[in-house]
Amino acid sequence: MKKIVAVWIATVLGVVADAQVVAPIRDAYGRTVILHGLNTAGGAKNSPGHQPWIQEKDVEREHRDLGWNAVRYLVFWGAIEPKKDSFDEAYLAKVRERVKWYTDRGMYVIIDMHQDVYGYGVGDNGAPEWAATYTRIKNLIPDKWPWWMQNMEPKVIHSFVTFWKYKKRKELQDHYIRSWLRVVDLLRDDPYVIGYDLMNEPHGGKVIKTLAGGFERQWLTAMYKRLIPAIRREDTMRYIFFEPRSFGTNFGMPSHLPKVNDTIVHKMVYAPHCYMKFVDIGGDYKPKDKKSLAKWFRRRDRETQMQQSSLLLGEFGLSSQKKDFDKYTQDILAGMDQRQASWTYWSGDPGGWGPLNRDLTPSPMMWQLLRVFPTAVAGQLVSFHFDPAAKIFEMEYISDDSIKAPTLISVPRLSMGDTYHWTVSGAEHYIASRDAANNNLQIMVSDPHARIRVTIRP
Ligand code: IDC
Repeated sequence: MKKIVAVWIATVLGVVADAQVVAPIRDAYGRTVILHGLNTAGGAKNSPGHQPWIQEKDVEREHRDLGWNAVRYLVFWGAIEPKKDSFDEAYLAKVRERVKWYTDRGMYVIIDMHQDVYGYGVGDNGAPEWAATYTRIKNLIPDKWPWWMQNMEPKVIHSFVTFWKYKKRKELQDHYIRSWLRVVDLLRDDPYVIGYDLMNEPHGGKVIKTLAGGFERQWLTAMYKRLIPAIRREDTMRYIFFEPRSFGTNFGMPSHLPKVNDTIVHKMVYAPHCYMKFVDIGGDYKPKDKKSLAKWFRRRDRETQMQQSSLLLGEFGLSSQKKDFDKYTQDILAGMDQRQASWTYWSGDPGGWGPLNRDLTPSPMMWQLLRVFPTAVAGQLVSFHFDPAAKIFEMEYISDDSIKAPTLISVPRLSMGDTYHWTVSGAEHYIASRDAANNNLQIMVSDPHARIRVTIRP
């Protein structure tokens, strides 16, 4: 009862108390896992073969120099099943190979079934051409408008509505689900594939239905109720990452998505996106945007509590040309740490908003994204914090000696160098050591239930 009241108070006030994460992501040892990494990659949407720009050495850099432990890896229904009823095995083999570049290094992979503007036949990317309807209707939206305005094209709306309505064209969702199951089958033997992001930025087509809530309450929920049990029949190990509608929630409106239920196990991660209006529409980071961001956080806190899951910010990003882009990025990332939440930056593509310039040297954004953070905590994580200016990391956790693996803290070499200092207090018996090859500080505590404090500084 006390716990319910505490959750209720926290929800009403929109505050996040210490150690309130309802269901943290855990690894096979039972350690609490925090994920930091990139989306890879936007360029795959419309490139020949639909593969991201990366080579294995680029993944090695992420692991070795940047200290990231995760990637949100984009795949596309239209690339998996370009012809109805036949999977593109060559595409899938390349996905398998690239996913392995990450997982061979112990990096976690979240598979994101991406779409923007429904799909290939009518919009940008996602659904196969054969799954689009109304394709011959003339374009009304000028190309020079922001890309997401293309969601207003009549053929896009028609295609979305046909997909979601299910009744008349059941085969569309059935094929979407079967394509997911092919991906599950492809990756099922790889323990570092940590989960499946069911659909990127679901959009209902009809704007009123989408904003008023009918889309999330009826159509999206019904699709999740078909897809989640289908995945669970094949795989109970992975996390299910699920998103609310994107339109409006991205910049801070509430979602109408009811509680999404897992079946057999409960391994769910709420995975919304954050794009404040100034990022998309123009302008710099101003006090009113700071307020909108606070609102975005409050709403996501409520929804995460209601969904009884942990939180991944699957996408956020902006141009480092904007004034105070660094303050904005730090406000987001500090908010994530405070909530013990995970994030993947949009995106890893070189140039543009990315942390790498086109010549693969670090861009101004890189320095904002490198943080010391706990990748695996053997016990109950109480709090962690990183001060990017002073580069000081602090963390508190309660040890649990039944977990037979060390606590790992990622210390990115590019920002922290090889000779940082650390302190561990609160434990009678512990061993701490630097694992240079993996950019980690490892701490093995043998006290059964001690409150441990760790600090790391240059
Ligand atoms: C953007 C890409 C851009 C591309 C556009 C449409 O950065 O180059 O033209 O998609 O394909 C999202 C989407 C994500 C977007 C991203 C940034 O999930 O695919 O990438 N964004 O606009 N939602 C809000 C923003």
